[in-house]
Amino acid sequence: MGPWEASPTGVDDLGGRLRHLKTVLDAGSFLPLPEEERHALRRRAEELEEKLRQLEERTLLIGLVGGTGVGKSTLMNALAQEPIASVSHRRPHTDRVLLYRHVQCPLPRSLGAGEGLFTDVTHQADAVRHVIMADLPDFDSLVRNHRDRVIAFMEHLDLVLWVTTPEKYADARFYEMLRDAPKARENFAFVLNKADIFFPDSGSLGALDDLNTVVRSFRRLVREAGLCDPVLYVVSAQEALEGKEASSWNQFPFLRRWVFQERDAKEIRAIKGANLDVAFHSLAGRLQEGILQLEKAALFLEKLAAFTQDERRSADLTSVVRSVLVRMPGQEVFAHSLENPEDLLGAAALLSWLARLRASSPEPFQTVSAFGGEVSAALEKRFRQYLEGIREHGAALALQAGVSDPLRSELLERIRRSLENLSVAESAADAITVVLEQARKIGEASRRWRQRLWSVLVTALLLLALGGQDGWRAVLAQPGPTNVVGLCAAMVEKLFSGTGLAALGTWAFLQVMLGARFYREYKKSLQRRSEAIIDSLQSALEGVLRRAVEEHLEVLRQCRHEMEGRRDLVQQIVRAAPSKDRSD
Ligand SMILES: Nc1nc2c(ncn2[C@@H]2O[C@H](COP(=O)(O)OP(=O)(O)OP(=O)(O)O)[C@@H](O)[C@H]2O)c(=O)[nH]1
Ligand SMILES: [Mg+2]
Repeated sequence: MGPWEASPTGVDDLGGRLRHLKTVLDAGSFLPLPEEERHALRRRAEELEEKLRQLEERTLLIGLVGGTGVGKSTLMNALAQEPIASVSHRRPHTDRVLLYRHVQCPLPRSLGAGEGLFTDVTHQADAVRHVIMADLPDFDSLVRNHRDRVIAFMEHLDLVLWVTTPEKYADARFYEMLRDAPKARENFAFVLNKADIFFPDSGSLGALDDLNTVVRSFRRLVREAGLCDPVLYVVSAQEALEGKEASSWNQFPFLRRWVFQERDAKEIRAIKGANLDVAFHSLAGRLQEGILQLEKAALFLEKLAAFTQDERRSADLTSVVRSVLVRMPGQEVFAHSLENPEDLLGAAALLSWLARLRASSPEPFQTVSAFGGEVSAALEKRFRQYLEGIREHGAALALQAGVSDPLRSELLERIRRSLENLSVAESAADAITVVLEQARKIGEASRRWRQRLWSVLVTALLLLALGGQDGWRAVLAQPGPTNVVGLCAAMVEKLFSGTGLAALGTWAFLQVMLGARFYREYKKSLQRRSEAIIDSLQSALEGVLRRAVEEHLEVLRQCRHEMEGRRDLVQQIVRAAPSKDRSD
């Protein structure tokens, strides 16, 4: 089906389609058309709506279209059966359209504004009161604007008589014009005028063959221009005008009958409706590029989403978090923050206190919350750089996908806004707090118990040593107050002896050794816990970034659905088959 051909649906739902078309044009930022052109299309849609309202008009406007001197005016006079086109009306005296209508037949409303473009000639022939004939300027004139005038005036025509002659029928401009005419093909008829030139004298044999050859050739050319079964009349307008009896080959009477035949309301509606439908398609055809743009936009958004969530980008997110955490002296901060004076007892506690006293390096952050603030700010900054990379890639992809303005700007602006709205600082700070709180919950109770146990054990050894074998035996055999007091006294006595002092020294030494061991163990444990915190932070912050990216992907998805929805709507209006040229 050619671009101008009517859809089989006719005009029944044209009103609805025009309304949709106007809605689409109003919201048509996807149309790669300048603003003025979009307004012009909208005005055109309104004109068509007006025509649709006038569809019930009974008058038919028939136009005679053809090159210079093919006999349009002669033909019109012959059809009118009186010389209506006075010399002053003829070219080259005028290049206006000549309208010939019954005095009681009103001008079509659509012509109202075009006064000055045509000369109005009225007649009183009742037989042809419902048909207005229009003699149009020659479209192949040297005066360039004749062609434009013909095209512009064709808008108002219901039926078109394409006139040519045996000398001119092969002129390419005729077929060019024919192809460009935004009218329903079934409303065309063709006239080969001046057929009499084949019969200069009545006895010329073979002339009929020559005429037939020309007619066949003419018919073929018309077919090639896209009309499969053209209505064609071979006539001599001059012969008809002279009022002589028509020669056998002169089909003028048939032509006249075709032009002036009685047409009922339904037929007239069908003629006008077919033209309207073609006009609508020519208008809607302008949306084809819009459909293509929407297709391209959807494909671009799909590609951008795929790019955003591919493995490389995912690995990049991991490095974004790592690069931030690596720069922060997190381990020291955590080890410090996890340190609890109650975790160490006795000598270990003493060592830890001494170590703290000795630690002269200033703390990188006063508090863990300061660390959280710093990390989330740095993460936000690095994430912005990452998003900027995605935005830039998006701009390049849109260009590559062939999405043009204004749709491209619209989409890129939406992507920019969506990226700008992604803020990770707050959720990162929250995630850091959660991780640290969980880390702090890990208690060191077992370490405290072990320390107590060892300390008690060593002290018990000391007491055993101080009490001596005999003293302890006596107490164990007879645990009365006398023996216990005896044992204590012996212990005190021993304490101040040489062996007692040695035992006390050993006890102190063992306590210090144990303390050192516990202190070292504790430090290592703090380090391990800090490392675990860094790992948890890494995955928690990655999670935060991924959720932000997912949020953006959702915007891309919505955007794509919107593009596809718009495309479906426009496609519905244009009634074109869905484009199949989507490729990756
Ligand atoms: N032999 C012959 N001459 C014709 C016939 N019809 C028109 N002519 C002549 O062709 C010439 C041009 O005719 P017009 O009717 O003025 O042609 P037109 O197409 O109106 O010309 P423009 O308005 O200038 O484009 C005139 O000299 C006519 O007499 C015809 O059927 N046979
Ligand atoms: Mg003329």
